[in-house]
Amino acid sequence: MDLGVLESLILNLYDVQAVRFGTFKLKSGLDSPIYFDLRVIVSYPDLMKQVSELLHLCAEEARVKFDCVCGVPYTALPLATIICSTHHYPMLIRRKEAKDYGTKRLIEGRVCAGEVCLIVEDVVTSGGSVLETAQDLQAQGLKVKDAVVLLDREQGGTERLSSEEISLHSVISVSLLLDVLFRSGRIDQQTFSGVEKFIKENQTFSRVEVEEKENGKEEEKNRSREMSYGARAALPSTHPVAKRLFTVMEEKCTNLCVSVDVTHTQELLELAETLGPLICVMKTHVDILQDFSMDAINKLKELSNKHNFLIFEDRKFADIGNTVKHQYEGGVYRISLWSHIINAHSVSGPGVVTGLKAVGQSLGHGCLLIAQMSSQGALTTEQYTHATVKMANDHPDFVFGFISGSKVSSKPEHVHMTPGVQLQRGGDELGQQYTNPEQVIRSNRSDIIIVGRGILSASNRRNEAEKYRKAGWDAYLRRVSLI
Ligand code: 5BU
Repeated sequence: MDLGVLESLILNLYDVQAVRFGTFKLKSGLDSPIYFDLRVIVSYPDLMKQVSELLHLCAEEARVKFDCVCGVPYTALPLATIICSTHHYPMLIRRKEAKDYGTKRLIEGRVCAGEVCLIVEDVVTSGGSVLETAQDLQAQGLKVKDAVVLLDREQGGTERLSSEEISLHSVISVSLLLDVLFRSGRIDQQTFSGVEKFIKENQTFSRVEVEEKENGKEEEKNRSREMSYGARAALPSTHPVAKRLFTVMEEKCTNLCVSVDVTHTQELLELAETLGPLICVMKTHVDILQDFSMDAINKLKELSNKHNFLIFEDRKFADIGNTVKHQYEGGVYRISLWSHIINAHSVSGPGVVTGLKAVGQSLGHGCLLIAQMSSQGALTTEQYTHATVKMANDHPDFVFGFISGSKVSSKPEHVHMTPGVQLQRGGDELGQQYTNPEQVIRSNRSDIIIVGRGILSASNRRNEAEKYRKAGWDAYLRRVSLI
């Protein structure tokens, strides 16, 4: 690509303030000395055209072959539109959120399974948005091999995408941008070096390794990243409940937890009988049962022994220690008598864990802390998640893992369970958001998928549960490179 053209493009981007220098708070909470806001270019038609042409040229020079084009929402949408209308490619639009009504389609346009789709993006940092778009396209049977991006921040996106077999081609890199702006006198040496240092120190792809190095346990944890469930069961520091769970998972080849959100005990028990062989955990909300009885619970315990699964009452304790102690032990439900696993919000501080531990530890039970929630607008920020992981680390004798959308702890003995899972991405009308098993287990590196309505609303629940079991297990085998 002609360097002169790229230089003038960089200066144009600077002039319209698509790139700015200063101190900017990123979504992650980090302060960045550089900020890109490519959205402004929609106000400059000539620049839009130039950028679109260069993106297309970039794909041509890399000899990328594709049948259709999809822009990552939202900034890249108009760029993809210009490319498609100028060069006569069919376009696909990916919705950022599934519609709450009607078809719940995530990809709009004529989808021809088997076709190759080129992804267009404005800026890539970690590659996460490109990957999400690719996964939605792949879920519709399309192939994604390449993505073109206007600006690569060089923070690990190329490597991350390449690990998912997607080649990223960029028109400009942040190094070239800095170089051009420095040479032209737009930024001084201090700004140049400050940004260069920030980029170097904030590599997203290797963040896990960086953290692990800091903890001084690099080797052990590097290995842990791809350890099998069985190997994690055998670690001396693994909590007894996690040990049993990992063992059940290996033995039954399942990382499926079914969420039996039903209102009658008969249906609950029928589900335990039919789905029992396919699951590692059955998750309950006993307070929605209209006919709760200890008799039904005793039958559930028998079925859990018969089919070798654990029971998880999703009570989400969230009060002061003294109150949760009573809620766990007593009341109508007497949860501590029958639930192997419980969970708690960390919002009230460590007292919640101490209170629950006082009841559950001697009974051999364990607790998961809620580090992230699947619902739209959840207030579980990155800082909250970190503090939750710390709380878990402080109570290894009772807390053995997390409810989260992805892996939040680098300890191999910790179990991660993820709700909000369906084979199709989307959501419900009350804020639930769904991710598919492949993404949860393979990309997000969680351990267990929690599926409720994905299975319960199927006409043949057993067959549907088997589909989820297989999807979750295959994703796990791919993650640990066993297939
Ligand atoms: P669904 O039918 O698959 O959407 O049910 C999900 C279940 O997981 C349901 O019982 C919720 O109460 C539970 N859940 C969740 O959906 N999201 C969360 O963040 C947590 C629990 Br924590």
